[in-house]
Amino acid sequence: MGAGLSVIRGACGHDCPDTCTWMVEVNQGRAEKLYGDPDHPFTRGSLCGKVNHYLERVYHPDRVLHPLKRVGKKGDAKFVRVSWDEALSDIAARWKAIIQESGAEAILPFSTAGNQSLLASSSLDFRFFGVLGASQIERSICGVVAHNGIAATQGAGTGVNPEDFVHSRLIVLWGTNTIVTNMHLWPIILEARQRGAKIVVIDPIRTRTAEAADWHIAPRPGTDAALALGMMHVIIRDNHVDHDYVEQYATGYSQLAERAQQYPPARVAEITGLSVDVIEQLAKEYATTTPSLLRPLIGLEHHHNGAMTFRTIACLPVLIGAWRHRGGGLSRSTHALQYSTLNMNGLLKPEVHVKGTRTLNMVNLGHDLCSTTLSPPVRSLVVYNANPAATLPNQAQVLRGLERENLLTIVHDLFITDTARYADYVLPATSQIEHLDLVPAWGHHYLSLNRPAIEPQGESVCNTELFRRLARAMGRTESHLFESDEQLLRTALDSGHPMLQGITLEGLMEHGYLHLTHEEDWRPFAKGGFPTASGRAELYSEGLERMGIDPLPSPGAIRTASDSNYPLQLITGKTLFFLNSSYSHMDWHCRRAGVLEVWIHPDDAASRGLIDDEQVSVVNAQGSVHAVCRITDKVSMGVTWMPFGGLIDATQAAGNINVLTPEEPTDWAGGSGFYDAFVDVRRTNVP
Ligand SMILES: Nc1nc2c(c(=O)[nH]1)N[C@H]1C(S)=C(S)[C@@H](COP(=O)(O)OP(=O)(O)OC[C@H]3O[C@@H](n4cnc5c(=O)[nH]c(N)nc54)[C@H](O)[C@@H]3O)O[C@H]1N2
Ligand SMILES: Nc1nc2c(c(=O)[nH]1)N[C@H]1C(S)=C(S)[C@@H](COP(=O)(O)OP(=O)(O)OC[C@H]3O[C@@H](n4cnc5c(=O)[nH]c(N)nc54)[C@H](O)[C@@H]3O)O[C@H]1N2
Ligand SMILES: [Mo]
Repeated sequence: MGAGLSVIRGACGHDCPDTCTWMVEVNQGRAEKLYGDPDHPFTRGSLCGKVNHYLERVYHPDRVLHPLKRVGKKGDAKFVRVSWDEALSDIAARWKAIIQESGAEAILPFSTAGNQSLLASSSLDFRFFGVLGASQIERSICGVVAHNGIAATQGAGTGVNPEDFVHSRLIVLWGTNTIVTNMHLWPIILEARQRGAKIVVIDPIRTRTAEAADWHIAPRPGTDAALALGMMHVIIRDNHVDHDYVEQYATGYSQLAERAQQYPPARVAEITGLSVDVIEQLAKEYATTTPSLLRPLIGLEHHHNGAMTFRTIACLPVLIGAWRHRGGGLSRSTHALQYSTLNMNGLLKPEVHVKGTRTLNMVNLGHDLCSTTLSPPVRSLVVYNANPAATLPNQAQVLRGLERENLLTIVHDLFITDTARYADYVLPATSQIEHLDLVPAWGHHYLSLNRPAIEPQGESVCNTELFRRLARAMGRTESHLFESDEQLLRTALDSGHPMLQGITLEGLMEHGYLHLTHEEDWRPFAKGGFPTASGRAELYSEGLERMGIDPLPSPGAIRTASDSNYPLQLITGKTLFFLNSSYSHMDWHCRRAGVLEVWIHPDDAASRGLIDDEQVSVVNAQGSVHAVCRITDKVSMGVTWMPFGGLIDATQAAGNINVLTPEEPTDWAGGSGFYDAFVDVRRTNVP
């Protein structure tokens, strides 16, 4: 990394299914250019509107480059620079006192997938907090609900290799905005279309992806499982069931058929707001086009019936034997598959952790921080890879918790995030081009290596180095707390898993990325082999029954405006120029993103006397957010949409749309029903 020009290959660590690999041109130790790897079969030489500006993020004047200590009120973001030694010794002294008085569970680590690379998200952090005996955090807000729902039917989240979508002839993008959130998949979908595939989007909002599809179906939010049951009804009624597949590889068909019998298209039309014709047509095309593929991502899980919705949808490809065909079946996230190949036990070392420590669900952070009964109370919070003050539901409650003067909050990040504003110490984190890591993708089958291209800027450290420093400050001496990043990667790759056969750190150093080892035509469930308790796809689930949950596919508890005092459902979706709340410090991104707006149907606007482009308040019992009114038929009556990301209410310091979202966990998997928020939209000056 010294003198001269060099090109170093790395991999994006953002929480996105695409996991692009990139090339960084470095001159005299400074990164001058960063562009998409032209050879990577997914990246194909292009990066997104966010990461195209990654070097501006790396060299941004607002980047935190030194440890900072709070001098103002919590939330005011007033800090002074301190040395690492001063920060670490004060943190260690205060932690030791907390542990002595309340036990180590009074310390709560909080992280999600803000850097989803392996070492950054799941390595020494687990070892360190594990040996300390700290509380554990349930990373529940993204992916877990969907995974658990699908796994209830098919045992695991495993699905069709995204590169195999080119073989599909009907692609149902079900609650996913591919062009915005998963843009590198779109060329593969277009290739399938060129080969004759039809693209269907099921989404209550007419998104960019819906506009680009061949057919857009807009059900009422949260009614997708009912739609799936209606499809099953038609499939069974019209003899489209692959009885041979079902008899060999599934259980519970007769009970499922009885359940589906109760959902004729007319009933499903009432629940979903779709016409009987649309339901009939979708079921017929789905069942008679081969191969047909279902592609959900995250959208469906952010409803209170999220897990049951995924569990129900996952029954469809079993029923029609779609899994037999290359490009047929279901494909959501490759995360579980990628992680199942790695030696995670070696990496996390559960055997050295203090046993029986409590786990707190991140959705409840606000309540847990404010609780007067939680024992022990949370006395210190350590935030890394996350910005909970902006991204958790019921933001006002989270902020109330973070305001607590007797909470020692430590935030490790690159910027003064909404959360860092409340920190006692902000510690500087490296950007992805400053550290080594491995990035298992959740949207394809490549394992990518991220090599550092430049030295850490200022006094920033990567996550593993943070935990090595904290361990030293706490007086720990166990050698496993101090292993190098390279040692950790070697451990992770040393799993003996057949899909890692031939994949070594040396190979990754040479090629940058490697495909998981499996036959080219890989069909996970063509011949059954579902990793459930019964070894079959469970159309009837005894496991769910034991948990007191409906053992059969079901619409679940659909939330509607009638459950609330507010008449409009609010969906808050991902946007092009932000990665969740990241990039909100960058002017270019904020300018491109425009103003915080709320989309409302013309009839809903008319009945409220709203005018396009005027400022309105979006309100519910939790609070209110100001936004610009956009009257559009991209949303149906009763539904509104607002962008989730870096845009905040211009009239409040930190208020964003999560002021309005509910924190009550979803059905059985404990995630967040972000999209079951109910609001009203009012002219700002009218009470
Ligand atoms: N540009 C960009 N890309 C991103 C991100 C980002 O912030 N910006 N975030 C990344 C992350 S963390 C994730 S998890 C993924 C998420 O990727 P996606 O799952 O594609 O994104 P979401 O916006 O959560 O939801 C997708 C769609 O679900 C729809 N939806 C909501 N409720 C329902 C419903 O009840 N039924 C149906 N059928 N559809 C519904 C929404 O209108 C939305 O269009 O994107 C990743 N990629
Ligand atoms: N209303 C609403 N709320 C939502 C959603 C929605 O659709 N609507 N989506 C939900 C979903 S799917 C998700 S995944 C969550 C996302 O929630 P978060 O993960 O909290 O969101 P980010 O804004 O991506 O925050 C990640 C932070 O990690 C930091 N970071 C990046 N790399 C590193 C690193 O190497 N080390 C350290 N220490 N920090 C790093 C970034 O600078 C950033 O501040 O939001 C959820 N919240
Ligand atoms: Mo996510």
